[in-house]
Amino acid sequence: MKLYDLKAGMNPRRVRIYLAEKGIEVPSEAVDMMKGENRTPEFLRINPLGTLPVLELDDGTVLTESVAICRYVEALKPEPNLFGRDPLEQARVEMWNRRAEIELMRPLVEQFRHLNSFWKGRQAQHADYGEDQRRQAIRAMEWLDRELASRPCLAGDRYTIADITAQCAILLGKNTGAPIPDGLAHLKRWWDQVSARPTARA
Ligand SMILES: N[C@@H](CCC(=O)N[C@@H](CS)C(=O)NCC(=O)O)C(=O)O
Repeated sequence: MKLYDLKAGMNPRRVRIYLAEKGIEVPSEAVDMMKGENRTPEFLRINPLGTLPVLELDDGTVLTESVAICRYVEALKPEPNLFGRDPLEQARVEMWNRRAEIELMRPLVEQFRHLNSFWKGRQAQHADYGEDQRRQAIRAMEWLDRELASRPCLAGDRYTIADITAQCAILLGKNTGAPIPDGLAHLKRWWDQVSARPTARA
């Protein structure tokens, strides 16, 4: 197997943290987005969307999408479990992972792409939309703070892929002008716990 990786990328980080939680080491190849390496004809043959991460299997099969890659690995090596042990827990993990992606990650990515100078010249930027998405991301954090008042982790009482998704999204926000606002004690407690895990800097 080979993981095409982007060290600073939020989605590749999801897969790296997941693999570290599983105790699996996968050889990786860094793709330098700053040099446009993810847009070369060679890389676009591997992933026509030009995005990372990509997992290439030994027979040349290519998997993209962070969660699809993690699900594949989970099926190969079920323990430690990060996707739910029984039908109900699996549904809860799926529900919270999707919510973390749609309600939290998406507006954090949008505010980054529309407000940050990194994307200037790489895509059209609309500051009003970026500001709106930043406010939306803060509302999502306020909602998650209320949810986390009654349980330790997003999908229940233990760390799962849903926490990895939210953790990588919150880190992006922290680094791009949308940190957790003061006063969200439950979300902050969760953040301190997930960031203290040995895998957090994978
Ligand atoms: N839904 C995809 C998103 C992948 C994605 O957008 N990756 C970003 C890095 S975090 C990327 O490669 N961006 C390169 C670009 O947009 O040119 C996943 O979860 O893997």
